[in-house]
Amino acid sequence: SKLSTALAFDLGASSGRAIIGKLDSEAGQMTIEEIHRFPNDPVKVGDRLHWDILRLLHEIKQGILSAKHLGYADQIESLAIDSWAVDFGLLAPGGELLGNPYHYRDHQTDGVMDRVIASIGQAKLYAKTGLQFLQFNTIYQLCAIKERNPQLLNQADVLLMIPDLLRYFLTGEKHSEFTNATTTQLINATTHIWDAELLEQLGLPVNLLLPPVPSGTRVGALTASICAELDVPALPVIAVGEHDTASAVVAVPALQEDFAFLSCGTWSLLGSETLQPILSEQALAWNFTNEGGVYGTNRLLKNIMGLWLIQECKRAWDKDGEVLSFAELVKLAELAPPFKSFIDPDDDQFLSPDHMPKQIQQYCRDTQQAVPQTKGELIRCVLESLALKYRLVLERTEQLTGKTYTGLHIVGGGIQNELLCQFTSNAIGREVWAGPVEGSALGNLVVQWIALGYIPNLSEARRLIRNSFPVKTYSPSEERDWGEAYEAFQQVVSRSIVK
Ligand code: LFR
Repeated sequence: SKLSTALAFDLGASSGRAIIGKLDSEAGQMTIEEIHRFPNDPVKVGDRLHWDILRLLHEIKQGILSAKHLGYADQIESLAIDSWAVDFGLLAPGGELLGNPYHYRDHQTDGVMDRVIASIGQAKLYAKTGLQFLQFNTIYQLCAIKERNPQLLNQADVLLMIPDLLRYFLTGEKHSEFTNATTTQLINATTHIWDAELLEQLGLPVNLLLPPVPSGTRVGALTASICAELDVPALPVIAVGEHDTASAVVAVPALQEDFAFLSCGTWSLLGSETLQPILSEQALAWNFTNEGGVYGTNRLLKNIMGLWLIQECKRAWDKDGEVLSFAELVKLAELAPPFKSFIDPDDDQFLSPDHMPKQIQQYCRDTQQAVPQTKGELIRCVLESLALKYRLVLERTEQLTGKTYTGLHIVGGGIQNELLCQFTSNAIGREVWAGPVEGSALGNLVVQWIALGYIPNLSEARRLIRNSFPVKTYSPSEERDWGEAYEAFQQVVSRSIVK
């Protein structure tokens, strides 16, 4: 038959969800049903920030149970997990988890990247891996652990990235998936295997790392013990593009080969799919990344701090007991006066501040701008600055690829923020095509169906998504002068770098 049902788990840095996908491959249509959603709150223990990995396993089991209760247990042909990147668990030789995985925003990596760059050389690191320099990349986390807690590394037998680890808990099989492996900054961009020379130079144990399997590989089935616990059949498990951003890019409903995308969630990832990594001096100077995509594609993009800035403002205000929803905050921003002050969303000080609203105010003070006071002013400052940063990164993407893009595809939960979509269109002076909202989960599902033989390839998968989910178009409004705002924004950004 040409009908198929699959189950996707998509774990973001702030929430996770289980989604059933149903495909009618003859009609070229698919539908989805969210069957479970759960928060993913990090936990601080002493000075360390951890993921609650066992809770996430529990929630995945709840998702499987929910699928069973809805009558899908015998229909599901496979399941797969995708999640945020760079983080990992270490297993002891007997297969038990050593410690709790660290959160990439843990401060243990503060200062480590600079030391690694000083010892290896930035140009060499970039030529080897093609990866952007972010202080939380796996490479720096491992060096931080080696400095701080070497016993942990000495005891470890295997390193598994978060989706690899959860998949291992489900199947008992250990595999490393390619797209997510590339985010470690330890995979060679040319050979696509672990860079043994680099690992050796850093004194990191090369035997911890498993050779990566390509996305779309079948990597086991639920263990007998899980099947007994949940009373479900031994569902097959597929390693899709397990980096959530790889899956989000799969789901961009573009009909042309060349397109620019923004995957908009806790992070904003903006760039383009290319056939080869772009390792030029300019790409390094602008700190663009080349992450492995599914089916031999390359993801040229840049991390932009994204909705994290707003999530963290909300968290600070919630803690003070002034609870407003995201929608209410955006409404206040809409009413606040435009173009009062700008921030560079990607300044280091916004990565893990104690109190985001105060940090934004401090930044504005330090750069001699008006200091936003109200919630509406603060959120407006963030949204405008994000939109302007998108323009900067979009234009740089064009310079690196030599292509021009007539508009920008936005996928992910961030498109629910319609003010941000409109600001983005205004800032870039082009159309924004917003949708689908469940980018990563859809990319996860269609790669399962490619692996199962229902969809022939990536471009057919994109056509299927295009035909099945709405895309909302935003056109630039001429209401205010975003060109002038962009000049002011660039001045602030350059000033904040000099500082
Ligand atoms: C997005 C994302 C980004 C990665 C960041 C940290 O969810 O996966 O691609 O840079 O989280 O892992």
